[in-house]
Amino acid sequence: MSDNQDLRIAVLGVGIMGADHVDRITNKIGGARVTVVNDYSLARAEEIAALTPGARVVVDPFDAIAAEDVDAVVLATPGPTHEKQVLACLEAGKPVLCEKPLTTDADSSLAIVKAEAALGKKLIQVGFMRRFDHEYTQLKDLIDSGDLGRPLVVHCAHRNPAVPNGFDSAMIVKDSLVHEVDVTRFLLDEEITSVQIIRPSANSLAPEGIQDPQIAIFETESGRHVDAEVFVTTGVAYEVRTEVVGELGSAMIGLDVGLIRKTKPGNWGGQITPGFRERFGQAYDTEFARWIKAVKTGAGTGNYIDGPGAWDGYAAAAVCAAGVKSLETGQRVVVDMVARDSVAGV
Ligand code: ISE
Repeated sequence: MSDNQDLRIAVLGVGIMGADHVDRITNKIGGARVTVVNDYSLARAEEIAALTPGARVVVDPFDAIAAEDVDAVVLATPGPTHEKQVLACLEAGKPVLCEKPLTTDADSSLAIVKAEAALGKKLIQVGFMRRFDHEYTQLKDLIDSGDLGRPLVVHCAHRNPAVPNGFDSAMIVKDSLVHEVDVTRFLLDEEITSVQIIRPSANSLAPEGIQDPQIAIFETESGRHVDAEVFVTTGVAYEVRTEVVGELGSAMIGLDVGLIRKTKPGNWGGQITPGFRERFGQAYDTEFARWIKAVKTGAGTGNYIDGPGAWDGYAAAAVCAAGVKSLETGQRVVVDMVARDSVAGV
């Protein structure tokens, strides 16, 4: 595809995240336009399409994927629908940017890894957007430069002011902790081998029955430890912090201080970050701009992605499955995952 031709994208699932992506493609970054919008709520799809010049609603998600005026697909649909939708993208030979999770269990994610490998093309990118955030990329560059020495320990904090109704304890692992799983693999460049979830005294202000906060401890292949506090009902702000401790020093990102001001009568401070769209807006923009570029140039190389792929989605699903098991027992659970070099073509 030539550089001055727009990539035609179908966005499936236009809730908060999907609508944000439609807006991003339409109004913030160039090189692409949304031609098809789909959502399980027809009214919602119509509402978003009406705001998007040149976009039409397609009611059936599989028709949307197969549509002739669609070159590539963005999936912002609920996790349980991803497996069939991603497979349909592979069948249609269309590049797809799939929001996490790739699928909701490790077996189906592995099946997708294999199906993509069999095609001999890289068509699937998974939406782990933190890899595109300037602070995370700076931290990664610092680790890779060797200036921190060998990283030994990572501390993460992941706090949300609130989560949608129906969010349960396992979703804290699969929907929230999953980002720390990917960050660990990204920063340390190795797989996670075991997970333990510790359950501190639960927030009495959280919805009945939710184990929140949770503390996860990951062990990696080379024996490094990562601890992650995930607390999704703080009622305060969106806070994501990561500190890496190495043999020669430590580094921290996510202090999220922004502008600090002093005003009468005796106020000092800044503004809280309300949610992930504000915290990671730059990361999403960069992720999409790079993905669009990769898709447009992919035909030459068979590589239509520029970021985490199906393998990363599978690894995250396998670690989260161990996490959900550990949540039940409180015990350390070994991650059940095949070796990457055992899957041909990955
Ligand atoms: C949400 O789906 C996200 O991906 C956010 O980044 C995360 O902070 C939140 O906990 C999830 O529910």
